[in-house]
Amino acid sequence: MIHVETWRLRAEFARRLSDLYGTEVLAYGTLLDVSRQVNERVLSERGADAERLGSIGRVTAERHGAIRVGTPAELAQVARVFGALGMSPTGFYDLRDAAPRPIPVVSTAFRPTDPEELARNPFRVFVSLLVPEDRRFFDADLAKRLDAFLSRRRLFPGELLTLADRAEADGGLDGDRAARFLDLAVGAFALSDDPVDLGWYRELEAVSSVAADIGGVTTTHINHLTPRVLDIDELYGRMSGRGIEMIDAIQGPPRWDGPDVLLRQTSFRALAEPRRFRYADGSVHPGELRVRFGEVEARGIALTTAGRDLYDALTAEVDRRHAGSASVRREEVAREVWSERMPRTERELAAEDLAFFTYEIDGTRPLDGVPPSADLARLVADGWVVPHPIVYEDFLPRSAAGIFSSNLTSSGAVTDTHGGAHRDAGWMSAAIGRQVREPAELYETQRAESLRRVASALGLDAITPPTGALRAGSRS
Ligand code: OOG
Ligand code: NI
Repeated sequence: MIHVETWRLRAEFARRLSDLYGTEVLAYGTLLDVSRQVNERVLSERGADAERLGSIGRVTAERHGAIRVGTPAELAQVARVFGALGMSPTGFYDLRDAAPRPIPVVSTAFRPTDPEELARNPFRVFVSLLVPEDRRFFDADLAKRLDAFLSRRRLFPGELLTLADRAEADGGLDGDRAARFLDLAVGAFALSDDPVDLGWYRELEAVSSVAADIGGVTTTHINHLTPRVLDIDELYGRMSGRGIEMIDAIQGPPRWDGPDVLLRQTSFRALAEPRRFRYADGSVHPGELRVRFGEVEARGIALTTAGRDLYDALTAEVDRRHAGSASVRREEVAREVWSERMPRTERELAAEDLAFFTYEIDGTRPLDGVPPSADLARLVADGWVVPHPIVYEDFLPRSAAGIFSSNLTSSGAVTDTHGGAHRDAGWMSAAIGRQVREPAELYETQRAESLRRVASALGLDAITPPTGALRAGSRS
């Protein structure tokens, strides 16, 4: 019997989830059509350069999903299902004090962490966990009833979890088991037609519509599935042109004429979907909810810690200037700030240690008697090695909060008294029994490995990575 390896399970799962979501949310089909058109246009215009941050094969298949769960036990089960697909919890995002509106969740993203696995299929899922213990959102009585509700439900059948554990241990599943696993796994994220208890849902919605979407229903579902595009501004315009109501802005870095960094995202507003409701007298009637939306993203180069600090400083500067001149669009202000303070070339990003690159020997370099230097900047300048940008595979907390907030149906209620339960990556790792990986460490490892390969090929002991000396001189 054929053995279906981990990455094939992941690719098949992503494809089937996309098919499922397409039958559930029709505008998603439009989003995919338009994404494809945009990518084809960019590819034909820019050629090989369009594939600098990922082959067109990868980019076309690339999706991220978002799901939301209620308890650490549920998150631990999610981790087993995604573990079977070669996806590890990566990054920790606390959205509870996020602007423009706090969301009562902490999140991580399950994704492949190995560059080869990412190249085979980069499917990732942003998973949010409700924090009922946070007294700024939930009082003790509501939290208690929420816990009771959540502890009664079962999101993932036992058979799915058993198959998941087996797949993770064996690096895949054999044919029949693989098919069964995929059916159960995809099925677990389908929208259920179980009636929603209207009173309970509304009570949670008064706190946060995300809390209602998580704790007000007996199942989980895919909230959105996000394709990747090569020109998000064009996509935004084309979707609006098709009459689809987009959120006000593209989240993340502005469009500008320098290198694309991190992540830019936008979404269309949640659509009304038919759901059944149970009323206080026990009767069940049709109604609708708006919770699921469509999102699209464009990915750029991963930033180092120093680069992230610069990004955060620029974002704060944009906020400051924008607050002072509210009549100018935020994007305009952002473009201005970026053109003043963000390096305009990849080479500068590398030299100032602001972004992550891998390095490769330039096999076409003519031998001219110049010996290879152990200093990386020199090696690049002398043409011995070429830098390749590492694409950002993770998320941005502020953008995530912006995406969440622009799709809320209630304004929610938060008190700013104490009682915000402490949560961090260590807490989450312990809660799910798996280490939440630190994105910057993964990028750093990739860079360091490439430098080791280059050093050994050039007969050097070690190569000194960039130190950010330039930055310290020119920007502090
Ligand atoms: C997650 C919102 C954040 C992203 O891509 O940043 C997000 C959610 O709506 O559950 O999807
Ligand atoms: Ni998303």
